[in-house]
Amino acid sequence: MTMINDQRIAVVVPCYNESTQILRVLQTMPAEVDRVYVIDDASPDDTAAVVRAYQPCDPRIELLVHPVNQGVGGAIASGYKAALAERMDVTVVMAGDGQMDPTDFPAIVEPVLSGHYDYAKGNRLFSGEAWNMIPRVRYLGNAMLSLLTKIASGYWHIADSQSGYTAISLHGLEAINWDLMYKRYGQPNDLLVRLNIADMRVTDVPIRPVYGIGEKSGIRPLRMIPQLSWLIFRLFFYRLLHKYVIQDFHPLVFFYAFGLTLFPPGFVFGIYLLGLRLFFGPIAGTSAMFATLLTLMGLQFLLFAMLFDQEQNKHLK
Ligand SMILES: Nc1nc2c(ncn2[C@@H]2O[C@H](COP(=O)(O)OP(=O)(O)O)[C@@H](O)[C@H]2O)c(=O)[nH]1
Ligand SMILES: [Mg+2]
Repeated sequence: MTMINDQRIAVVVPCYNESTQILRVLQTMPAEVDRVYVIDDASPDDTAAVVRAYQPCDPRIELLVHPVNQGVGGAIASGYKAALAERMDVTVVMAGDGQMDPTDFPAIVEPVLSGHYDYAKGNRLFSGEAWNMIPRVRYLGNAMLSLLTKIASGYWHIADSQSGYTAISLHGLEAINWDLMYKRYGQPNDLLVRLNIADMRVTDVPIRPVYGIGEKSGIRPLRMIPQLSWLIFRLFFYRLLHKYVIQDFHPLVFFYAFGLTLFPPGFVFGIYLLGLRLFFGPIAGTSAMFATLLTLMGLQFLLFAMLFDQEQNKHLK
């Protein structure tokens, strides 16, 4: 694969306390890979020592150690900067815990290697087994975050937003300011939004979910979901501002603005009136009318805004 157009492939491996997992990742590193950047995110355990001991077996490996912990997004950004400095044509991210199956590697790389896309990411939800293989809370949390990420990023055709198995082109690496990248678990969502602002083409690749190989996730879903939802909410406004106000202009920002001001109060008022009617008796017809007007107008604005956004992003599929 390396031989195709002489393109060079790098892999970034973010690690935090992966001393029991990292060897498995390094030992199964695909032969097509030219360079491996292992980023030890200031692990208190001996991850770095394990990597150093293995380095003589594989000259492709470079170890970068963060002096202070940054979070997985910060670790990935450091790897990307190293790949950019060495002008790697395709840069893949594979977690240090072994949850990225090397069998899926060619499929992840191909869309970028072929020049068709600037970013390809694994999607674990295509697999019919996903529902059974992925722990339930994670599956449902992921589905919700994926929906929010579609709205926020403008990549309506992309799902499984939290998947960390990705490939990016050199062009993509150059388009993003890695110092601004979100440093913790929201990194994939942040990156999708930034790629969209930069007009990069993105695709999903079906991959096999890997769980129960001794990995220990740092994610507590019930804490993570509200935190990430808030991040995605802010990213949504960030993208609208940059894409449809600063870089160019599209009236869909007004559609979103009216939709977001009319629909929520209308909906809440409608529910309130429904409660009154059900438990207390008659309500004023004008009140019902007002709630209906707000709800319907707001909903229409929102749906049209989404439709326009989808239309604007068609060429990035
Ligand atoms: N928890 C955690 N993981 C980090 C950090 N920095 C890098 N990582 C790596 O990021 C990858 C994904 O993290 P993980 O907790 O497994 O997430 P999950 O697989 O999505 O549940 C793993 O390879 C970690 O070793 C950090 O500060 N905290
Ligand atoms: Mg993991």
